[in-house]
Amino acid sequence: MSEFDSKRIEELLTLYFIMGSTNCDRDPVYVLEQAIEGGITLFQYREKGRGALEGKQKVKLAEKLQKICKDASIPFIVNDDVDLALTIDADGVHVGQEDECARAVRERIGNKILGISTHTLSEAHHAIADGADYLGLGPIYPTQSKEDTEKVQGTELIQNFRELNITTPIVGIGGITSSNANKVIQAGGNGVSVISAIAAAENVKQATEQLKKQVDKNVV
Ligand code: TZP
Ligand code: MG
Repeated sequence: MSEFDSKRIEELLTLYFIMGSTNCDRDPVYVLEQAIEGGITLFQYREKGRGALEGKQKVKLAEKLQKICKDASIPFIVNDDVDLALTIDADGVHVGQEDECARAVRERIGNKILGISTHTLSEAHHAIADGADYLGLGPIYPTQSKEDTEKVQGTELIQNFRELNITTPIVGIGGITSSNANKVIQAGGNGVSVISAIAAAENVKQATEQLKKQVDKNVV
């Protein structure tokens, strides 16, 4: 487990913004600043897809975005790249089933936050045993932001996990907007993670505020 207790992790998951340069048609720095003003609670740097930055450029953007998060007291999570997370002393790492073995990641990152994407009960049990601080469940709805996704799960997956007594903090991902975020929370999610609903919004701050309002209204 990380230095944060699970109550704090649940709070951090409320509105979890994920972004890399390929998700933005504007300066990612501007997008992140606006998203923070709008009320995001956690940020993940996910530099992936066609045209993604690599090497020094990837590190440079990570450091820029990390500084913005630090100044706003928003924990900074790195997707997949454990080496990068350790190099820049990020607050945590998020890995999927196809990435570095979660148990090995936990050993490498010590008490930083560890998030793991899971799609089945068996994956969830393994993730928890490996030291996950939270589970990412999805895609809840169809998404344009990730090509190699598992099948669409609906909010039923979250509800099933809760009914099967999975008490680990859960965040839903995939196609979540201010119109359906309430369903994710009602199903038992502690928060929502989004890429396009914030990164591609015309008015980033306003879109973030709307999402936050929907989640807050439904959190018990
Ligand atoms: N993992 C499952 S769906 C997804 C990821 C990274 C993409 C979510 O992006 P969006 O734009 O919020 O649907
Ligand atoms: Mg991954």
